[in-house]
Amino acid sequence: MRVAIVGASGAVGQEFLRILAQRDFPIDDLLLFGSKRSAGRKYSFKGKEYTVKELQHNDDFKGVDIAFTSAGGGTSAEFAETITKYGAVMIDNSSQFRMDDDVPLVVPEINPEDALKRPRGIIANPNCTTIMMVVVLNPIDKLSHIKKIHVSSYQSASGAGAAAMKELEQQYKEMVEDGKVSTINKFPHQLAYNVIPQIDKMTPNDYTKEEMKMYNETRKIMHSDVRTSATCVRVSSLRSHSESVWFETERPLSVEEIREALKAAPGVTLVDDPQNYVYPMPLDSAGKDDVFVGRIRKDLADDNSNTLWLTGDQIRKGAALNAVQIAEYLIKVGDVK
Ligand code: 2RA
Repeated sequence: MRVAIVGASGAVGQEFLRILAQRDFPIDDLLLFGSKRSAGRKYSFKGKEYTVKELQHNDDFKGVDIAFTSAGGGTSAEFAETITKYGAVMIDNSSQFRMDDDVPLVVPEINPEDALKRPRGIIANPNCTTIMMVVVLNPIDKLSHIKKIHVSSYQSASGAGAAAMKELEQQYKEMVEDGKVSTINKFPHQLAYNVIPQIDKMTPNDYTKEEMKMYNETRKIMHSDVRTSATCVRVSSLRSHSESVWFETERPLSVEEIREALKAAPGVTLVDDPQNYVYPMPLDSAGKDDVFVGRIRKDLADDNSNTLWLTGDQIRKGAALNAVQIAEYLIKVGDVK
């Protein structure tokens, strides 16, 4: 299998290298691509050194079976044809193609078969906050259809990339050393000792793009008419996002039913003993594969609703791992050989 990673130097690109090695993904040949700035950097994979090549419009993707792309929407849009023209399957982490009718949007625990219908050779990886929420809500939707979701996210610095993670650490250092923050580049405001109730740009309806991703992507992945109202918030955890989720089902569900469904659900770990201070927290889910869920309880304001709390590693299940699982599915069903 000839595999390419586009955006190899980024937080998600680096996670691809770790995950492909950890899962012993079948790779005969690995190609790393990046911007002019990162070209020439060297990374080791399974004991061998690889050099990042500048992504260009040429024949570098001839013979590539799978290309994992995570270099931003603009790069994906510009290079999609170059990447796919010789038959490579492009599994794209950007938001560029997610809502296009001829591009499947896939979470392998939910709609893997959608990945087989890809007229443009592109499969889109959903937004991290959406992936984590649907992995948990889909098994519940099977018990009784979920009609409405209200969600508030608590998103870590990692969602904004490797430079943003460094910036958060730098801001804490500046606070300790100088008593004030002077480095604010990646976030619209100081994040250290703060929370910022805006992720991505505002849209005309006063929801952010991130919040509208949760609305639109959830419907496409779950093949559902569910309506999601989200408030997405940046918090000062370094890695791993959290979400407080309220959902209304067609019939009332007991907490016990929900727990049983989640215990059996792939990709989900139940961490739910709040009387003993046991619940998911971002520090514990960082670096792990599953989405962790707890604080499951009946909603006090609505008999047909329940509420829960979840955390998951945004760089792994929220990005690189989900993409690798899509590729593993294609190999398992013989769609990519
Ligand atoms: C964020 N969801 O956390 C975004 C990354 N895709 O900023």
